[in-house]
Amino acid sequence: MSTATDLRVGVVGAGIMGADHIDRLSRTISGAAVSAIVEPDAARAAAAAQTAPGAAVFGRIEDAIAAGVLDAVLVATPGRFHEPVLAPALEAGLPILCEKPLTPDSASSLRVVELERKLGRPHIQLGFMRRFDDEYRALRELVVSKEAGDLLMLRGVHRNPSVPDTYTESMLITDSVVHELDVMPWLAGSPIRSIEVKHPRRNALSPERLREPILVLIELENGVLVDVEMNVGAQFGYQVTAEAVFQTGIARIGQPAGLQRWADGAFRIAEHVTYTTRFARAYDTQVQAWVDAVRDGSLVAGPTAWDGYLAALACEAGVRALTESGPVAVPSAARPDFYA
Ligand code: ISE
Repeated sequence: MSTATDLRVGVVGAGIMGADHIDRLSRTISGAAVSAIVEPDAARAAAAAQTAPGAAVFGRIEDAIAAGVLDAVLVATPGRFHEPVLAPALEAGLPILCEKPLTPDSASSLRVVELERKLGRPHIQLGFMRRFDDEYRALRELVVSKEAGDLLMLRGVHRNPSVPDTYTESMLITDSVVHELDVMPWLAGSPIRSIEVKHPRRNALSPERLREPILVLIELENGVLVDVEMNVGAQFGYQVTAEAVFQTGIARIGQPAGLQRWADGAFRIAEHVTYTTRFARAYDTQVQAWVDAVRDGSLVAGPTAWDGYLAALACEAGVRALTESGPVAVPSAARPDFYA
């Protein structure tokens, strides 16, 4: 139940992630309520409004801002629509949680960064939710503690059962591998130097427009080498795992958990089929941390727009690597003090 002191959040976009966040803000998160749903598709907006009965529905963010019903904004549209939403929200001085990617390319990400800098301090938290996943966090602590010595290699597996018709070849990088392009440097504590893509045998069951799966080799500036299997036609379920090789041992995260069952001569354990369940806890932790930060005035409690800009630079190299052979260099960009 919402109260008068709740943070009034406008959710922009009521697709899969938007609807999931509207439900989360209404049922799970404390100290916030959905005050507005901004969604041009009336049927989608109406469906989402059922989980947030007090919310007003708008077709454009400008109208929600003008109505004075927002304390903060959660942006969950596809990445290509982010900049036109972020710009008016920043101009109105609103704190923002923006789903990844920040924008589809580095030039537009930099425009957003420049707009944000006019506000004097960061207002955008970027939705790289893996940084809020308990196991990713535990792995990062292990790296930082040096308990297992230096980190040498990281291996990632990112499997989707299938993807929608709107999913294109470059989205293998910009929509999916973008998570690894953020979380692997974060785990290893080092920026990316280069990206290379290798093409194994194509999965003939995948849509013809996709040459996949792919193997992505990411070299970090500290020498740590990362390999990622990006597979969006895995058919069986949704799986995101990582393995870290240290000087004195290995560590693994993301293994299936839950009820183990032996029956009919087989051993079974359930696997996720989609990211909204695989990362449900991480999304909860992320959104709660953001709401708490906005309410206590610190505004941001996680990755920033600068991290979005770095990911956009890495994505550009990754997209080139889809068709070029050999490693493609990722330009380095020193983090401004503003984002320290
Ligand atoms: C989707 O947009 C996500 O962000 C998921 O986490 C990722 O696994 C999937 O590949 C993307 O399409």
